[in-house]
Amino acid sequence: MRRTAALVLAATALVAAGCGRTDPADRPESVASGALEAPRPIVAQGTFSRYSPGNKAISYDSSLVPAGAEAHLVVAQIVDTTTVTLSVSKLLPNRTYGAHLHTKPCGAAGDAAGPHYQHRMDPAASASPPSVNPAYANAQNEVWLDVTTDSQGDGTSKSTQMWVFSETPKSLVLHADKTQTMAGRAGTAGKRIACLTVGA
Ligand SMILES: [Cu+2]
Repeated sequence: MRRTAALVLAATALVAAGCGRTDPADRPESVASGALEAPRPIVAQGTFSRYSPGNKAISYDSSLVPAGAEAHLVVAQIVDTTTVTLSVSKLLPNRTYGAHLHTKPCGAAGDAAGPHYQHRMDPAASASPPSVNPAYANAQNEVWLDVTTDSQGDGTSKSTQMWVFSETPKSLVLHADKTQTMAGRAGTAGKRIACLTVGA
């Protein structure tokens, strides 16, 4: 009994509850208790290869994203802040790739991934043409993860946002070029050359 009680105390922050079980309904500040547990990050990873049904990491251009290249994405949302980290490996060396979170899952062609996730949606935008207004298509309102590889073809990037997703993005898209910021082209980054599905 004493050992059990000690384990419970060690494993939780509910020291004040003392011995005995704590019914969640009895906790006056269940929101505060919940905040002690960081939500589990969303993780997506894959090794790129040509499209086939069910493939979660698709290369649409093997000259820029060779088969065997890898991507690893972590989305951590804590309170009202989101941090997204991308690691890539075995891409072309010393090259910048555009990268963003998109709203739909990957498919047979790059278009399947839909538009960029936007925190405040551009009311003038649709899937085609996409939002290219810098007031909405910017690195604070979308998740941009442009990544530059080293001499080994490896690289990392990170984006921190002061908001959390109202709907989880469904894909990470790698583009051929660096992301543009000028009016009329903001958020564009050339061809969609690879896609990693996020979530189921
Ligand atoms: Cu994109």
